[in-house]
Amino acid sequence: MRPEQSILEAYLAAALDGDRTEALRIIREDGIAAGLSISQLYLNVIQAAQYRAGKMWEAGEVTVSQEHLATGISQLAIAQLYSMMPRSSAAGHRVLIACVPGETHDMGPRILADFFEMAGFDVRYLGADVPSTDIVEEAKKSRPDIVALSATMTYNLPAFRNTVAELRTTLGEEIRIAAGGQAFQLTPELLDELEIPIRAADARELVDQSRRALGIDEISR
Ligand code: B12
Repeated sequence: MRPEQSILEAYLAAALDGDRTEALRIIREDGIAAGLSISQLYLNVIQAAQYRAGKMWEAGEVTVSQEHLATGISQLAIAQLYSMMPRSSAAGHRVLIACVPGETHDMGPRILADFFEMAGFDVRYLGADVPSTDIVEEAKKSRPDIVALSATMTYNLPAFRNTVAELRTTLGEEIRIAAGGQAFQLTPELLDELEIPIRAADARELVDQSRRALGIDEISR
């Protein structure tokens, strides 16, 4: 088994078991010892474990409590990696990140925030379930180069649509919007319909796309 795969398996088992000490040790010690980068630990271990926990919950293989235990531990693991992550020198660009109204899945956007910070962006992270008026107000105040909106549940897509419309009405059509999250896997055509210029499947790809959109050279990994 590849080290990365075995680290994922061990991390997932410890997280579903609610063993905080062991799960964090696996990330901090085994992950780093196996030569995994901070980005790989975020995406290929923690995010991958969250996806696996979701599938297992859907299949009835783990309880809601186990999924919650794992999520709580993944939030801790991310916080730990945040303190260890390398940071590029300031790129002079700002990004505003928020979950659309109603959206409570905030781990994805939180990872986006950390990846943007690694790439030297000034990050304004608003978290879960942000009213559209507050997203617009914050964008008016902080004038970000990019507003990144996250939606996981398809029933939050009408709120996404409204938020995009309000941002464009208030800040002008040229406001650069990025959109993503699992809701768009089911309805990718919405991104075309709303002419969203920046889209990506994960945090690494989003930072790359954003840098390209802003004319910044590719980041080194
Ligand atoms: C943890 C979890 C929860 C937690 C969330 C806690 C939290 N603080 O986030 C809680 C318990 C609250 C929850 C609730 C629910 N959940 Co839930 N949840 C999950 C689970 C297991 C993990 C989510 C996660 O952390 N993923 C890891 C992150 C890092 O990945 P990500 O969000 O995809 O983010 C990456 C990319 O999508 C992308 N991205 C994200 N945002 C953006 C934005 C931009 C601009 C770009 C470019 C890219 C981008 O980059 C991110 C980082 O790389 C998922 C399983 C899954 N497949 O994810 C189910 C899942 C998402 N949940 C699901 C469901 C059904 C629910 C509930 C309806 C359950 C219920 N019956 O109550 C509720 C709905 C709550 C609500 N009102 O929104 C389903 C959704 C199915 C669907 N599509 O309809 C999933 C897929 C589980 C499943 N297999 O069935 N959930």
